[in-house]
Amino acid sequence: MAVPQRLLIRGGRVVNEDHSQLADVLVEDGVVRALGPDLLAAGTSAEGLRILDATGKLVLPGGIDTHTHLQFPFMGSQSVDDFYQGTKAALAGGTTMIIDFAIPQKGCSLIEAFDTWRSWADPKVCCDYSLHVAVTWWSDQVKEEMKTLTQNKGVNSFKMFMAYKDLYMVGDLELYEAFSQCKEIGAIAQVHAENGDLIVEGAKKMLALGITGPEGHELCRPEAVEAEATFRAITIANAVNCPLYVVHVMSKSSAKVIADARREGKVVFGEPIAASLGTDGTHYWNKEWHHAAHYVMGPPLRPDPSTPDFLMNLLANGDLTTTGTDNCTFNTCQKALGKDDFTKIPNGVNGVEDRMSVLWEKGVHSGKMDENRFVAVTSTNAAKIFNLYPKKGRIAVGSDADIVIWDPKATRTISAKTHHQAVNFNIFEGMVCHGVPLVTISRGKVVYEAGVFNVSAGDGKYIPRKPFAEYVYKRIKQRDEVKKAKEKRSRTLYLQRSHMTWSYLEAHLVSTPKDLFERIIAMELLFSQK
Ligand code: DUC
Ligand code: ZN
Ligand code: ZN
Repeated sequence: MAVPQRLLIRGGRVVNEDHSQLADVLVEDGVVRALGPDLLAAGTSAEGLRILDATGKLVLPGGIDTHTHLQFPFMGSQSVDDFYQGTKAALAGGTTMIIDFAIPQKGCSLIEAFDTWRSWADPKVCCDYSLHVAVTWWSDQVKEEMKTLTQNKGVNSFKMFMAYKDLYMVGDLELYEAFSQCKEIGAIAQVHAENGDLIVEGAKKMLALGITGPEGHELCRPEAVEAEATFRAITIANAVNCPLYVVHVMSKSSAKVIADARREGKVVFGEPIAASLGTDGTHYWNKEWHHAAHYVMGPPLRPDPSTPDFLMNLLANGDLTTTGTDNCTFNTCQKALGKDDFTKIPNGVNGVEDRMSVLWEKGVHSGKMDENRFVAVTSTNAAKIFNLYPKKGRIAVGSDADIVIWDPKATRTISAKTHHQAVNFNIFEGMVCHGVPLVTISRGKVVYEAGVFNVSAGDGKYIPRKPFAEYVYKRIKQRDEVKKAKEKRSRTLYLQRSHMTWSYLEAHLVSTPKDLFERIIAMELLFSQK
């Protein structure tokens, strides 16, 4: 029997979200077995050991992309990066886990959608993956299926669309119901926050004015449309004490709403994406139609060029928490479905391969965040929120060996000509990024090294996630406890008070209504001073 390969990552600087240390990492059977200085000298057996030299390099937890749409059938097309090519590209960029979305049509079963997505992903994935599930309509069946998915299928996050009217959009009452159920079953509610009605009306106006190009896409859904929906979702979630996760934060306005809510103590998390952190919506005015169309996504990138910096600052200081990509790629010929009408351009951009480098360049190299915060926002926070931690999101004894050897000094230039994605365009074209993944290790296997893959379709695994993630639910549960105790106290006080009132009135038989009135006022005063 072949001895499974053992790896020793030697001499690197191991970076976790809370600290960095010079240490060797021993990997056996897909997990981190030991961590410490000079493990060979400390007695580690050299049998079957492959040594990877990480001197002068960083050793990071593999990235977790919280938001992808691989081979997604959408807007009359299907995204071209499938679960094979998309996850392979992810590995090349230093991402070792993705979370995609199973999205049922209105009226259809959530469980069937989940099973369909698994049947697409399982035979193709090259890295580990999990699935959020979308709630696109409401009924008792949906409510029950959410519970089944959580209890039996490892789903602890459900996404509701506030846009894509008549396709996926749900209204406030449905949000209320879905959030309440998330809370009941210990899931986190996610929202695509845009006001779908305003978008439809705005689009009609643009087309009536003769604006049919990609710029119309942003013009019909300005920042306020995103910020209003974000505020509404937070208000509804707070009303039922349900934790909320706002996907693809694209605007300064929406980010400010989230930051304010967090300052008010609300349990809400914001996820900017590689696109909103790395580029902007000025591209919608590019003279080349195909260039502009490749930036069309929902919500749109914002034309205010200070947006990426602003979002990165909030990500650095803790107002925003995780990063995804919304990777949903369409080739130029697919984008051309909307040649004469921007509402028909399939929405979506790339990012799954480049997120880590873009984040390093714009976040760490720029000086906005340190290497530890980088790990937090590219991996650890996602692992905590979606209850994968510390199996994922950390390099520690017992954790999955999803590891990247990262060269912070090397640079690479992003280009569609050299990327590993299927799509024929890259929204970060020409960006020079410090921060290059040299080696990617997935579950203890070297899957990408010096530009060469060693991975097969189906090597990745579906990762089930348990409900009631502590990172999210500790505060929620405690608030419920405190609220229950408070309600019980006020009810007891109320009952005591009415009992005392009646005893008092009986003991002092009143003669006139005026007399009664005065006595009651006196009692009110008496109680209010207690
Ligand atoms: N936005 C996109 O741009 N594509 C997929 C779905 C979404 O919400
Ligand atoms: Zn969305
Ligand atoms: Zn999305």
